[in-house]
Amino acid sequence: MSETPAYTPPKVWTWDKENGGKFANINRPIAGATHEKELPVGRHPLQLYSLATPNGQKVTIMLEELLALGHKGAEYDAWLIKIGDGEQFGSGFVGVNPNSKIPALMDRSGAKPIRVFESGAILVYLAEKFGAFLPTEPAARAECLSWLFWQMGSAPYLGGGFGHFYAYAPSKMEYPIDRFAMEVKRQLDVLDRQLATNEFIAGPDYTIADIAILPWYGGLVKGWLYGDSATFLSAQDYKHVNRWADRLLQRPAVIRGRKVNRVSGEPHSQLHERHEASDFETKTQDRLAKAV
Ligand SMILES: N[C@@H](CCC(=O)N[C@@H](CS)C(=O)NCC(=O)O)C(=O)O
Repeated sequence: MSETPAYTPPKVWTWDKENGGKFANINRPIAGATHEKELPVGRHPLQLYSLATPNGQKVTIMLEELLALGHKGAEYDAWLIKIGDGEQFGSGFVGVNPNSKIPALMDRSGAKPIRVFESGAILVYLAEKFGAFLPTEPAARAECLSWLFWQMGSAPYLGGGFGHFYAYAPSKMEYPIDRFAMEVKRQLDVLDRQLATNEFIAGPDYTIADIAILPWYGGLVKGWLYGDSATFLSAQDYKHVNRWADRLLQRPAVIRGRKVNRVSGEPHSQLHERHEASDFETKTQDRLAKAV
């Protein structure tokens, strides 16, 4: 194993310098707002403040799936939160999510607005509100929620652990890359074994467990996350995960949901904000460029 520069932690850690890496400009050891900024509010019952990271995509895919089922109450305005510019630290956003992370949802359909933060909580909230994608039979519900919480607990090892050290850390260090690559490969194997005997993650039905896991582990095996990590992790070997991801990625609601609040990639795949269903036809970046 290669040597990394020696570091002796001081007795008490202090925040006296940027720690480097891609997100050094927004990382800070204190919570709360850095500036006053109200959030915009559109005309639909649901107001989403987000960005098309894997955590953000979970919610937009869910909303598009609900709309595809005919739930008109799932109409939503999706506002873009540029986390690289620190917009998650504005006072309005912190009011919806005190943890300053996208996605954050305001349900304004009732007498009093309801805030929901944490992507897993948002999926459960929407599934219960509309009675969809979360089984009610106890055993099936337990299986679905188990996989949903598996995703919420596992993805930080993939993103914050493997992804950070493989793609974002200021220098490549063998120890953390090795440690987190091993864990992520184990997680992929967990999924692959489950999908070897199940059509969807939690059994025969498509649920919020699939919606939560697809943008992370589906994105990983499709080569969309962290540079060349799919090659590095031999992602093609996880055949059942690949089969499941390929199938889900053909769903029209998944295709639409992945475009919302996206600010990178092909212009036709970027719908910076979504306020109407027709925006997919008229407001993606390729359409806006043609209209100028
Ligand atoms: N556990 C949270 C994680 C959310 C999260 O990490 N969001 C990231 C983008 S994927 C974020 O907003 N980062 C901004 C920051 O850390 O300041 C969830 O699932 O909603």
